[in-house]
Amino acid sequence: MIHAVYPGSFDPVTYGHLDIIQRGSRIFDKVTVAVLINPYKNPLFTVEERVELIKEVTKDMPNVEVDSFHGLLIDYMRQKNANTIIKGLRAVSDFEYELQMASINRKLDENIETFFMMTNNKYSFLSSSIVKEVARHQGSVNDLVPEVVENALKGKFITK
Ligand code: COD
Repeated sequence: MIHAVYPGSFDPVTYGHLDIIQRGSRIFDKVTVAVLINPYKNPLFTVEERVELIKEVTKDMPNVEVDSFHGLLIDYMRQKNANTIIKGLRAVSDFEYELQMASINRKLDENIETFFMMTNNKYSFLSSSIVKEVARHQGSVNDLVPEVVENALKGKFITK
């Protein structure tokens, strides 16, 4: 069985992420979407909120589960008995960073493979940061994130 982990910040999950999750779930037996708990970042959504949003938008995908982790991804992979890391690539700039990440992860554990998926062209410009920027200024994020995420963003920026 190939158990793949798709790690990220997902602050918040976008249609770009969802596209990778959907395509990954058709390739691998099981996909765990793993939200990084990063004490050095100041996210808009708490880890619990991010996990809940991803659960909501993947509820129709039976082989997808959602979890959170802290520390090294490789340690989490071992703990979950997972052998493949899924990463999305949007641009050459992603490639340089991801090559470095894949190399260090392979050095830490040569049995774990990184599997890269090219972005769907229509989401190649899309990132969580861009979505937050547009939403912060009351722009429409309708085509960028699922409705539940759009509403959650509205909630964040109305109360702030
Ligand atoms: N289309 C396709 N893919 C996309 C899109 C899009 N529009 N948007 C994002 N993605 C991909 C990203 O390329 C990434 O692969 C994934 O989706 C998640 O993206 P983000 O932005 O939510 O998450 P990141 O990039 O902040 O996540 C970084 C990790 C958490 C994966 C990384 O920091 C990590 O593994 N940290 C754990 C510590 C560790 O083990 N470090 C390595 C050794 S030092």
